[in-house]
Amino acid sequence: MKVIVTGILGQDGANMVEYLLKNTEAKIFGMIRRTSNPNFVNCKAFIKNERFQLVYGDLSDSVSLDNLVRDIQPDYFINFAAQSFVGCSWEIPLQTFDANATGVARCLEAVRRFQPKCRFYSAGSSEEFGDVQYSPQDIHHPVRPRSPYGASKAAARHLVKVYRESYNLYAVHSILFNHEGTKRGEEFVTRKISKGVARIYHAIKNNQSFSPIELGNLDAQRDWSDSEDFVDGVWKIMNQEKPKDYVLSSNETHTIREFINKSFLCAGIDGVWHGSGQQEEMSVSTEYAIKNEIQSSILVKINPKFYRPAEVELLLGDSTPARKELGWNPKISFDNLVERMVKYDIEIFKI
Ligand code: GDR
Repeated sequence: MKVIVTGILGQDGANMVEYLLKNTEAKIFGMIRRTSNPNFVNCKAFIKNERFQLVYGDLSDSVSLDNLVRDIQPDYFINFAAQSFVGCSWEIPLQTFDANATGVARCLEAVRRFQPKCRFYSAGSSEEFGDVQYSPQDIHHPVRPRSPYGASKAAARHLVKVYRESYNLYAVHSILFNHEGTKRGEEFVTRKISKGVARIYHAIKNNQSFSPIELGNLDAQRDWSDSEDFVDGVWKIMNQEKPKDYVLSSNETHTIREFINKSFLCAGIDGVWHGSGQQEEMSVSTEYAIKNEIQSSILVKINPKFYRPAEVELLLGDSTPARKELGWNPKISFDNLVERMVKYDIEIFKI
């Protein structure tokens, strides 16, 4: 069995490769773009594995995708490569659309032309639901994106459906709600918080001053899971008798503020909120400041530069069909997730 996985330098691609090496006998071809200085930090566990091979390819280059599919003749093609940062998608809308939508069309064409038996997975996003009409959101929720990123993923979803129905491909585009973990990039809010908490934790421990974590909208609500649970769900979605799209989610929603509260709690730092709107801040409690002889006291403050031109205020998924029909059984709760991320970042923190 041969599997092409794209996006292996990122969180999901790397977790997918680790999962496949552990749970299958497959040979894995991990696709990366040619860059002068690639960061393999997420690939340490498998880069030297004999069942793993690095290959060059690019979602913007159909020749590279055609060649890979023609030469490898994969049984599965799992596409986690993307411009995945919603916040940045207003600044680079065309690149976002090219990678996330046209890139999926290029993959589908390569599969259709050179290995139509190959099963294809496209990573969908809850951002496609956008300004939601009802909660929890299931697979039938209307597509109402609020960002160039959401629009690009919605386009990919339509393309996958068209190719599935037109050419009888096993092609799926399942909706992933937010999913995080210790491989998460620092631009995403959860890792930004867990890294910031680790930085402040070490500053307090060493009697040093610290600057606050600067964030945008704290009221947004997200349905967070662990990426390691999701790659198991994705593999189950790819191995059904007939292709069908599912939602993967925790079925719980939490505000950014709640994520912050839990993170500081995990680090044993006692914070209190005060103020509202752009003046809202979290600082260490008086008792904690006295006990630890802390001078700088602000832990979190608002920086409007992190507000988005349009926001998805609430996401809450309904993954009941995936749990019932696929036997998908996510293991890492919201509390576990926050704890894992904060403890890991405290452990690896370097000044
Ligand atoms: P999201 O993730 O846009 O939901 O997309 P992100 O972590 O970037 O934002 C979540 C929410 O936090 C608010 N927020 C901030 N976000 C960032 N990044 N930085 C900040 O400083 C900050 N302050 C507040 C945001 O406004 C937002 O409401 C993720 C990505 O992984 C997508 O690729 C994926 O498709 C979806 O999840 C499901």
